Amino acid sequence: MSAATGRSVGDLVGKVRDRLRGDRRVDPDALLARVGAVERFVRATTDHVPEDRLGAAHTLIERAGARLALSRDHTVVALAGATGSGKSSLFNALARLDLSPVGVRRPTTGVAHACVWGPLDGANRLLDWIGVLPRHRFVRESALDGDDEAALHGLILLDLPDFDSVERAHRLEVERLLGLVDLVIWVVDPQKYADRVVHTGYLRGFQQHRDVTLVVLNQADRLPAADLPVVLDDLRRLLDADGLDGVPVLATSAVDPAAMTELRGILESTVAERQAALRRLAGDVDAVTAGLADLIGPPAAEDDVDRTTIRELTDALAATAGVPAVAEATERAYRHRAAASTGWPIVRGWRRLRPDPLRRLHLPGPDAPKTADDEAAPTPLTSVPDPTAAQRSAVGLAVRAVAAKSSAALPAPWPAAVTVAARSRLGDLPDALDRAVAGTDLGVGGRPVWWRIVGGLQWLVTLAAVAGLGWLLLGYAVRALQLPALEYPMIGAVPLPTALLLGGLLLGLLLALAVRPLTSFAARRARARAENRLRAAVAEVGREHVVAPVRSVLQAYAQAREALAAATPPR
Ligand SMILES: Nc1nc2c(ncn2[C@@H]2O[C@H](COP(=O)(O)OP(=O)(O)O)[C@@H](O)[C@H]2O)c(=O)[nH]1
Ligand SMILES: [Mg+2]
Repeated sequence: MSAATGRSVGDLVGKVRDRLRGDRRVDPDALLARVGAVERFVRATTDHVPEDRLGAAHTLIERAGARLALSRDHTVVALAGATGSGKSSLFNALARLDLSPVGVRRPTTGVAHACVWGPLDGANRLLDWIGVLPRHRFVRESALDGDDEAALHGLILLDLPDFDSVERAHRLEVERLLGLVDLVIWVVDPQKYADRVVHTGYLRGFQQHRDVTLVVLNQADRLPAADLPVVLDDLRRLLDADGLDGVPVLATSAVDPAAMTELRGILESTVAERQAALRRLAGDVDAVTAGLADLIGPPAAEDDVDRTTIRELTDALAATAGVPAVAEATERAYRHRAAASTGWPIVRGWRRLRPDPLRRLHLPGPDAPKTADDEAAPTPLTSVPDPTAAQRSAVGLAVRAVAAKSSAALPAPWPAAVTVAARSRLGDLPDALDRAVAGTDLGVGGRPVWWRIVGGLQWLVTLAAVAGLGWLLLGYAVRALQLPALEYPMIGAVPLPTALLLGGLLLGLLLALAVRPLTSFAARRARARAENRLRAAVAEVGREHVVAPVRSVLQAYAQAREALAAATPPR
């Protein structure tokens, strides 16, 4: 009927073919790669994105996988439209057989019929998948045709149930089938072509498949020749409003073989190209990726969780874990142990009776080196004071800050997912911190050399004092027993035993005083060392329990981002 618009049939077929080909051929490998990328996207996001957002992607993966695994030599074309538009008549006219019941008696049927051009064998699995029952399959190949129908070899034409059927099951069946076929021919008739239901109910939702849709105005023979261009223009306008601008429109008549030439031409070239199935799926991938685009934004920061944030987290964790208290106890323990080693021997024993500050916290003292058993022990190892409410809430805040800062730039639902991940192991924190503190070598186990030297000197001067005392006592005893008096050697004006006793005592005292600042200095160093080690252990707990889960979500985001980019058509 293109003659009515002043164009030759060849022109229109060429134009339609260009349109249906789209701007590019779809490379099957590239398409498979895109579907694979959608699959990667689903895998990366499945734990973090609401399930309903991934439904279309799941459907696509399943359909594309199945369709591409089935015959690519066949092109499945569906005739769809409202009751009475002439789908069955067109089907029969194209097949040149009387296969599908034409609705004179209106046996509106809820099932699709299929006609296969060429051998049925290859098409059967495809038809099984599409769900056309074997008794509704027909073959268009007979010796009588000769080469007439050869150009359509590979075509599988479906006559779909009426999409406006009053039976819901029929409509659902139509929708299901429209999801599976490679090319859709929308059949409208001069009476109902402007029907709102046709446009709002179906055609508008089919925008993504513009490349694999064409619209035919059937029963053109019923229009006065002069009206046809007007009606076609009107239909064109309506389709443009549906977002289907560019979709080919042509006129047909099922009762006039000459008015079917264009449609046959288009089907022939479509079948020969073997692109419809790929184009349809490519359109599906376009739709799915467009629907997922808002889940992905800028790249996750290279340095996903910054140092400052981690330091703040470590500060908060260190406070709840009682690191300051343990460090303080370490300093006191150092003084205590140093005094026990370097103090005046007479009072050393008494000092030893006082409890060691670290042992009071159930932290390893020098006599209780930590063992493998200790590390494996599950629950409270230390008696470090319980964290205060303020300390606990500081940890909560620091954990939230890790989540918030690392996901600030990401679109929903990622920040929420990151927060969930950051908090996922909060419950394990107290035990983990306790184990970390208990497992840290505080570096106060050994006895420094200088303690031993000072301790040795203390013994020496004490022995001198004791020897002097003994000598003096001996002198008194000798005098008391009226024995000949002992002659003490003299050092200047002082007898040697007196010098030994007083000198020993004095030296011991001076030594103890002299050592004090050294002990203080070393104790502060021991505290700093212990604090560093404890903070390192606590930071490791933070990394494992807070930062690592956050990173794994950020990694999932990065993977999803990469996958979506790979699945999205190049612009
Ligand atoms: N004049 C004319 N009548 C047609 C044409 N196509 C279908 N019909 C008639 O329209 C009615 C409905 O056709 P049918 O193929 O059953 O439509 P379906 O419901 O879409 O399958 C039948 O009476 C057909 O004979 C056509 O191109 N020209
Ligand atoms: Mg019908």
